[in-house]
Amino acid sequence: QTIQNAAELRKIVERLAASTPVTDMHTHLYSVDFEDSLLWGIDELLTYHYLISESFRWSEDSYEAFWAMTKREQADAIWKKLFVDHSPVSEAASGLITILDRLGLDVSSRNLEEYRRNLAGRDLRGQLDTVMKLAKVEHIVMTNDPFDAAERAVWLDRGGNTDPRFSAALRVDALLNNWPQAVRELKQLGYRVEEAWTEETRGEVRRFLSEWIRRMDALYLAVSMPGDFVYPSDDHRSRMIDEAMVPVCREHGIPFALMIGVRRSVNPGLRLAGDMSMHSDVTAVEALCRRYPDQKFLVTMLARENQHELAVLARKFRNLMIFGCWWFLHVESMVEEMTRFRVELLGTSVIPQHSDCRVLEQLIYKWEHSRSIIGRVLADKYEKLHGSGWYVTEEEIQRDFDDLYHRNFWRFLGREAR
Ligand code: RAT
Ligand code: ZN
Repeated sequence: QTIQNAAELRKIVERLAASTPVTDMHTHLYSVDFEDSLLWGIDELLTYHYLISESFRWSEDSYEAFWAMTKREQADAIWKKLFVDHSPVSEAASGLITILDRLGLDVSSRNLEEYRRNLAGRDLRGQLDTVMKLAKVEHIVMTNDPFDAAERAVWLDRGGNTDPRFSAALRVDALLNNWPQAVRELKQLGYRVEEAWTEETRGEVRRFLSEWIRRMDALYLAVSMPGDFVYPSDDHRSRMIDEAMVPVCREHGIPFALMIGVRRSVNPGLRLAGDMSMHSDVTAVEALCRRYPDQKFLVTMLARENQHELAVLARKFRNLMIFGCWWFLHVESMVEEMTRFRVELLGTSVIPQHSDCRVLEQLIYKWEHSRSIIGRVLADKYEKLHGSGWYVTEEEIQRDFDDLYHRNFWRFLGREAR
């Protein structure tokens, strides 16, 4: 049945953009097996590091005074600065309003205590179901770091993840970005490694990666990298990638995810909120894709200035899947711009968004905001086709959203959707 006119077309696109289930392929959320690692509730939402850095724009207090407060006091301080003294118009602040409203709270009351009472009265399992249903997120990929002692204990002693709605991703930043620390950690875990890149060290790093991929059933291996990452190079990173990480990924048939362009801790006083973005060299990704045509790479970059070049690169390498609008790019204007030229350059063969949520309820706003932008971009494109007499059907529109929201990811992995 053909869609009659542009208005009907837009309505169908909007509906499917808002309702198609999502696989959220990079988050910092955890299943309840990981207990306190899964953050949720009003005080965690208010102390999200995106909001911490925004609130300091209005504060003269010392960083130390802020960190000395309890979480609840920090939340109160941020509420006052960003919601009472000023209007919550930033992406992260307006996101909180979206969350409260969709959870059925009266946003017009502006009564923080009421929100606190309401959320504190919920139980975590029920809240997880509610949030996943509201956000229409059917699958969540975690970020799993074996060097995190609390998390490691869950995998080693308590059976790991038991919730089929969650999958693991093995995150190994220290191996590439802080090798001396990684050596200390690996030694403590019983691996026979040393700082020199010896035959034995290389073998032990591979054993570590393999054991943890198997233990977690990790969907991919993941790292975040600074913008000055160069490849190939006569350095530790290139050796680690060529001689340990890529061989292990190939052995297990999993992609290697690179999140490139972060400059950690430019303002250490802000702690987790103190990281900055930086330009990256896209030729590092190009060299990896060319050298390892049968290895898949999931890549996102943090600088706006790198996005177009990265999208063009994905036209050249089918083993490259670009994903998400990461961190400082996860704001409406950037999502719109990036989604538009990605679709114009690559059609629907991309993963347009991931949430990067650290607090459960954030799934609600991050996906709602992104869905409506992705829907708008697609509607414009279909409408143009419509004008030339190419009538997309509802089934075709659904197929395209299935690809964008979940199928491209699972297909790239070579796995059945969970
Ligand atoms: O987006 C974030 O919350 C950052 O703090 C990082 O976690 C980043 O996404 C990363 O995975 O390194
Ligand atoms: Zn992240």
